[in-house]
Amino acid sequence: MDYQPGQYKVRNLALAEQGRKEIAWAESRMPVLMALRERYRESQPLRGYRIAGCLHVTKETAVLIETLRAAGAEVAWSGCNPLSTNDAVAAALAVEGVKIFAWHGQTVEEFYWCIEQTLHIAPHLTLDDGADLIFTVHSRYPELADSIIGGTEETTTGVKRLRAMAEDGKLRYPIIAVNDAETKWDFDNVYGTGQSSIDGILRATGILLAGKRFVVAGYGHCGRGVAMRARGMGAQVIVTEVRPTAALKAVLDGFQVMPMDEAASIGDVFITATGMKDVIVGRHFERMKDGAIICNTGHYDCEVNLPDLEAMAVSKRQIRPHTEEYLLRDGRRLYLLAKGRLINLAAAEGHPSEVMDMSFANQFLAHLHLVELHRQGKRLENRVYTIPEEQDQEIARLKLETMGIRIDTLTPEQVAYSTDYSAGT
Ligand code: NRN
Repeated sequence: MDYQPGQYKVRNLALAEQGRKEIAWAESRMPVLMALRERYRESQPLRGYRIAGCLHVTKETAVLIETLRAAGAEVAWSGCNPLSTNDAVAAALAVEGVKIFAWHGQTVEEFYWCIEQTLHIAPHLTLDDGADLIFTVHSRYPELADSIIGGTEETTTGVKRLRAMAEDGKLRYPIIAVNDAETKWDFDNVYGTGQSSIDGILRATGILLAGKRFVVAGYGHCGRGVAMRARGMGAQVIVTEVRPTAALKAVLDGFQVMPMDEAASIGDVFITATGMKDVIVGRHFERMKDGAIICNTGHYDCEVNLPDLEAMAVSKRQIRPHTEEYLLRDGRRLYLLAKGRLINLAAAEGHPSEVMDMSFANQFLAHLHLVELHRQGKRLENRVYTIPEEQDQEIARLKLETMGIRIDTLTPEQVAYSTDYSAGT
């Protein structure tokens, strides 16, 4: 490990050169964020503001971090999952002067230690994925909350937690729910999670997906993306759900739908994408076929019940970097990927740069908005806000522009028509 107290703690600084190449690769595929970096490079609107971030340290996150710094912010950063840090990227950020505390393969204690290190900069803003940083401020450093003007939250699970907190009147500063931006959830959650989860499964196992019985637990935005991509690889996709509307959508999208108790004895590959705990538990493991593969793509590792699996196993062994074989008493072997943690970031690189481009453009503009309000002496209420529609459309417009795609525009008459309630058939 390379460690400079207060400055950085990363796996190995020598990896910085490789990390810089990976960041350059991501920059070449994140044109919206790079356009925003150029737009604000001179005016430095974030100068004088300190941002603490807790979000997967990937080549894409590095582009966001360096865009925030290019706009003048001082940045301290930790990862938001013990298994998702790209050590080469972390090294490249450390040598650039980012106060980064992150490495791949952390204990839970190390994970929270890293979060605490980022708080030593006394941030004005927090940038979260899964709300662990915000929670640490509220539970361990409440005195810091008074000087925090606002924060942002990247993912569905985090937004749900923060909305619940706001409902209880416990939120100490305003939060912008980046996840709820259409240019985030309808692209990152669907196309990003869809591709990156399959990527993680293939890197972890190398199996053929065609013809496999592929069970997806959860048909929200993420599960829908995974089901779509698994079908594209020729798998026979089965969906399990608890929400009637989501289950109905899965049926009409052409997927088999059944309870997990039934799918457990049929599936070859299982992936959870629910945000709920105990989705796959002991009684399901009891029914699974010899050789079944189990993984999760939700934010936390509570969707697959690991204690149940551990209790049933007579032994376990690591047979591939992200694959553990659990031998059960009756001789069956079950394979758990990435220790039940989110497979796309633990066993692969997370979503492709092209979709993170829009998610992180939302993050960047949300922090700009919070700082602009602060400079005007304004403060939002302590609740969870959504991204304004015009920001969504601006990001999508920029994205289309970078793709060389032109679209139609409404004529003045059409604009008038859209609000003319007197116009009948
Ligand atoms: N490549 C990535 N870099 C990446 N892929 C998915 N995510 C990533 N963050 C940084 C996050 C998505 O935005 C994980 C979050 O849970 C999800 O909302």
